[in-house]
Amino acid sequence: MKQEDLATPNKPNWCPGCGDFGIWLAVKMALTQLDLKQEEVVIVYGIGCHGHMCNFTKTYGFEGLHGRPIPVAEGVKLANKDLKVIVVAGDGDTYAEGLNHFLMGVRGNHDVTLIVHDNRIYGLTTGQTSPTSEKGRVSKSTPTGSIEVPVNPMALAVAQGGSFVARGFSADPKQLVELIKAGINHRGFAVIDVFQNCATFNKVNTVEWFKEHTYRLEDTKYVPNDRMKALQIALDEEKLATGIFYQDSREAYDQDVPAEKGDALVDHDISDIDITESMEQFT
Ligand SMILES: Cc1ncc(C[n+]2csc(CCOP(=O)(O)OP(=O)(O)O)c2C)c(N)n1
Repeated sequence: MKQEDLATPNKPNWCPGCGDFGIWLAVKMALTQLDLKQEEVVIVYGIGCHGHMCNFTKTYGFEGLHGRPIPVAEGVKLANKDLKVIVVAGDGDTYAEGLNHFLMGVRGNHDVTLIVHDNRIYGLTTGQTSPTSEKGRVSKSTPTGSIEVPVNPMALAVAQGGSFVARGFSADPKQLVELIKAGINHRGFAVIDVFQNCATFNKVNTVEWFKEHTYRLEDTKYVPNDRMKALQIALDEEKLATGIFYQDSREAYDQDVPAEKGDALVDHDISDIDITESMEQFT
């Protein structure tokens, strides 16, 4: 796969300066550097500005319901284990309506790479407070300041048994490409939360803000194989780490499905099932 193979006739409709551009670039570079075949890749998108990527990235794609891309991706993987299945989602998508799916994906260790465009705001709906906005955030949905403390996706994923937990930054595509490649190569649920600036609606978490508040784990002696240390890093909300927090290898969900049942998922012939008959029991 070459970069140009991923192009569609559509041009991005993101605002100038949006961090989505950096993540898009990193996704395309990761796919081409891994030399995957186009027909091997399925990207399932959430609803939000991030989801527009569906229109200008030529792989198999599915844009479904806000908050629900993760279970769709899990179904795709169970139906065809040979596919590389990626979710591109937002922080609103994943950590509000989709939070249950996020935790279920982590605990099931489904072989899916989750890339969250974490701009700490609802972008598409024009700037409401999101689950990762800081406490006290003033926005049109919380005009007197948000009351809840933010969701900490890194800590949740590490604590819930995540087998690959990482964080990137849209303005550091070099690191992000490596994280996405590692996530795709990881056999299991790879969480990659990506700090992303929203140039239009988030005037707090700008590119400069993220630069001032983040450091790269690769620049330290950190080894991502200790869950307690990973949790400690995840809970530090002053100095925000980027890089791989934690990785281990345990069976992915589709590897753990008993063989005959797994085969049945793929080969099951449903043509003789009479749906009206099964519906009758509910009427
Ligand atoms: C079930 C459902 N609930 C709410 C919405 C309205 N809605 C669309 S996008 C969105 C939030 C988008 O924010 P985020 O997921 O962070 O993505 P971003 O636009 O910032 O990339 C919401 C609440 C919807 N379309 N469907």
